[in-house]
Amino acid sequence: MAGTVRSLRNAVRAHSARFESAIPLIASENLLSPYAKELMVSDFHSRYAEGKPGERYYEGNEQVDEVERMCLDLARRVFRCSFADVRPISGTVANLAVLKALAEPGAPVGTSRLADGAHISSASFGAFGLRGVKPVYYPWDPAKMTIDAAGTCKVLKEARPKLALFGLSLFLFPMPLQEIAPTLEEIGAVGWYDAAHVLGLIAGGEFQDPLREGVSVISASTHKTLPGPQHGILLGETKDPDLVKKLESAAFPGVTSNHHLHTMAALAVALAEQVAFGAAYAHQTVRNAQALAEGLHKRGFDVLAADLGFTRSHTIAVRMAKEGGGEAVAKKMADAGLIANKNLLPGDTSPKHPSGVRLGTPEVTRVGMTEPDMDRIAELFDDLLHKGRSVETVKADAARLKADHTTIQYCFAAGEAAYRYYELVGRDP
Ligand code: DSN
Repeated sequence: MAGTVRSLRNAVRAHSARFESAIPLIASENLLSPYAKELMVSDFHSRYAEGKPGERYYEGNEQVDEVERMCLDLARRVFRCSFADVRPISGTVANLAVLKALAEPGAPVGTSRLADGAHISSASFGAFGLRGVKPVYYPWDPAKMTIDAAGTCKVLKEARPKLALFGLSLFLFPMPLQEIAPTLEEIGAVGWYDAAHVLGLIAGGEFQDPLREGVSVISASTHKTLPGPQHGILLGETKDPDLVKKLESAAFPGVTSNHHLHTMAALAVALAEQVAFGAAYAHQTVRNAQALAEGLHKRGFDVLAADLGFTRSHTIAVRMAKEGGGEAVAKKMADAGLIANKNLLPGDTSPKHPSGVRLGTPEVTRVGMTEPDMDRIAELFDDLLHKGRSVETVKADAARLKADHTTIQYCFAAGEAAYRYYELVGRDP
């Protein structure tokens, strides 16, 4: 079996080496800081701590309590809110917790369509289906690349859901929450925002501020624009103790038993680093997305929302119909070291054959790239997809560009560790 362990290590090494020499552009991915990674492999990984700090079902949790209290304090500070729960172990689990707390099976719940960029949580085969709630879809405004505010108010007044979800996985522009908030109040619905993609931008003051714009509850994963571990979080601003109680009991024991203490500890580090570096990182992430969009647009790519400035987030969307379609293009890009994902774009009908690719700048920003690097990346896209340069030569150029950017920035101990950090045991078994 030692050979099996060697093979496993080699596969992970090969993966790490591949990403080290590539340009990762997946909008939902990021890199952990060295200190966060250290806590991921600590003894916290081996322990149980069900319940809340000071109210556990296991002994030996004093330091876990200390860390979780710090994590909660940091979350409330970073997001300027009165309620936080760091027990959901992923974004989808956080979404399930909100649905369990605030919607009964069969109830209508407002949301966006998948084709308009909604997360699969809203699908009948996702969290909505699991809870058995009925989606009430908001209309899309293609001119603004977000939901249509007036149409959404109309739909909400007709269906009168008690829970209304806002937020997308193809999230280019803020949602018109302030225009919708009076309708939520009128019908007595709780506004809920899935901030998974834009959590770090919200924290850094770069996108929108949902808790000040009319929603009461935020759910999110913590590893996209917030460069933390793969984990989940609930946040809220409410004076209703019943709402807090429902969310907490949905988080535990509703949708988790143990809440993955090592990732909770790493999240605390990510939140502390957010306080110190988050605003600068969020700002550069958005600037880089806009620069990448501009670079692609001027080279003839069909970047969505050109008349709106392409994006106000970390994400851009490119229709690749004339380049061969999203699926073929994403595959060719990955072969050339430009790693992204095919994506449904508004107007697409086939999830298996979407016309677009989604590009994001969280990771390239995290390794210190700036606007000139974005233009160089756009040039590589042009070389590969318009000028017919070979996959091999583009891949070599991508690796050369990346070679100057292999350490993590915007954190304590910046530059001290990056892709090779997995080597905890140098020798093979
Ligand atoms: N899978 C994530 C994304 O890529 O948007 C959402 O969970």
